[in-house]
Amino acid sequence: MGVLHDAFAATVPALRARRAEVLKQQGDRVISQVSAAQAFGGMRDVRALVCDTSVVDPDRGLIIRSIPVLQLLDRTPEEVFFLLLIGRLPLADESSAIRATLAGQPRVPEAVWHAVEAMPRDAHPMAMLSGALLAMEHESAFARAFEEGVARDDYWRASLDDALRLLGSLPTLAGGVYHIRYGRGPRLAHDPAFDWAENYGHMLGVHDPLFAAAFRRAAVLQSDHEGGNVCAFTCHVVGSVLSNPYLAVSAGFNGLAGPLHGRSAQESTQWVLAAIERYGGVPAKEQIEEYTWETLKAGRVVPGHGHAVLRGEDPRFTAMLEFGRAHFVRDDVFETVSRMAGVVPEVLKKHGKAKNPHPNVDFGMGALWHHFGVTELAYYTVPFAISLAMGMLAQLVINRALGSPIVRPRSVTTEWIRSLP
Ligand code: HAX
Repeated sequence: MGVLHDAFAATVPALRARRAEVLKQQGDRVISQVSAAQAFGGMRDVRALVCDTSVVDPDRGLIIRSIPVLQLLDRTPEEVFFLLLIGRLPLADESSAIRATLAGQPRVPEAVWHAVEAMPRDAHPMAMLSGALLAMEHESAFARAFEEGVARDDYWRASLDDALRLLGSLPTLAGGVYHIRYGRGPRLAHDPAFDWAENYGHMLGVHDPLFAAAFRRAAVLQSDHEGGNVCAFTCHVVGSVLSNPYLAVSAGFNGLAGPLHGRSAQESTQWVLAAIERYGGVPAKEQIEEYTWETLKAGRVVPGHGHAVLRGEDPRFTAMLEFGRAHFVRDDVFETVSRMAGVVPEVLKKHGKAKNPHPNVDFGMGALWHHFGVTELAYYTVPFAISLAMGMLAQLVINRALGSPIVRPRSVTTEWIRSLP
């Protein structure tokens, strides 16, 4: 039994008792109402999920277990995974134990690589990553335990085994996808001496020592975003029918792959690079205004801007901007992102549609990867995905421990709504 199993086991009785007590005392409380407009409109603002790992405050942004994300920037992804799952930061020995557990996962089976290699050469890297999880699903400890008739109270244990195996393997899978998809030569093996972020840089083939610091920050910033984002919600719905964590996280990744969600990192950088090409370098303020209006007038969304929940600036974007300002010198892509951040919101405000005119985290991330020589834009959702897997897996394990039921809301017909008295 590892350190995370022990630490989580210690929280489970209190988790269960608290849920039972809240249900008993507040079970009849109405916490939300749903209008017909919300049912047609993507359930925006409907409170119908419970998620304790993090909260997205519309004005302050991401808060993980009561800690604003900007206060976690000197933490490693391993520590933040511990925080998400256990509800407190790890002690020093717990921190090194989780690092060693993730780094010490066995090799990814060759069959998984064969499956990814067999995909079409122009498959999207997110499809390859998701496919890799499906090909690895046969390893699921949860699926095996379920077959063997494990008691419901113990579902979380094998789910946590899977979570650790999966998280430890994700940098390898993501690095392997990069090599296979872009013909970057032989895949590199992971090195147990490295931490999670170092291993990812190593397996991507990025040699700049700054990469690990950049990815640590990016992974912490993107580790979770409460329970209602498409990725986490999809993972929760699929996991709620006891599909194993590989299937559930793969499903979440498929949601993240959409242009209005995580693929926005790819779209954003495409948009930024096209501006640089068109104006022959970092565009001036007036050129950015012209460029943004053209996008809007063409009926397109400005990528990397707006948010379904956030209304103030996204602290995750600000943190990446600070990182680039501190470390990057003469980087046109980063410079353009930075300059656009001061201009595009004003245009979006004048346009008057988007409820949030600010850049979101995806707008800045591509500039990071580009800086480190990862210039294949379609790849940019992959580092986001392996980061957000932390939140998805923590939520899944907690839900297994709580015995959360299947998600099954009712739908109604348009005619039913039309004929309401
Ligand atoms: N550019 C142009 N118009 C925008 C816009 C943008 N960036 N953001 C919102 N709008 C428009 C919407 O399309 C909508 O128009 P209609 O009424 O004509 O349908 C209107 O403004 C109101 O939308 P909203 O309520 O402010 O935003 P939604 O909750 O409906 O959508 C989105 C939120 C993130 C999907 C939206 O802002 C968007 O499409 N942004 C660009 C894509 C993007 O950056 N996605 C990533 C978001 C962060 C994330 O999840 N990362 O993974």
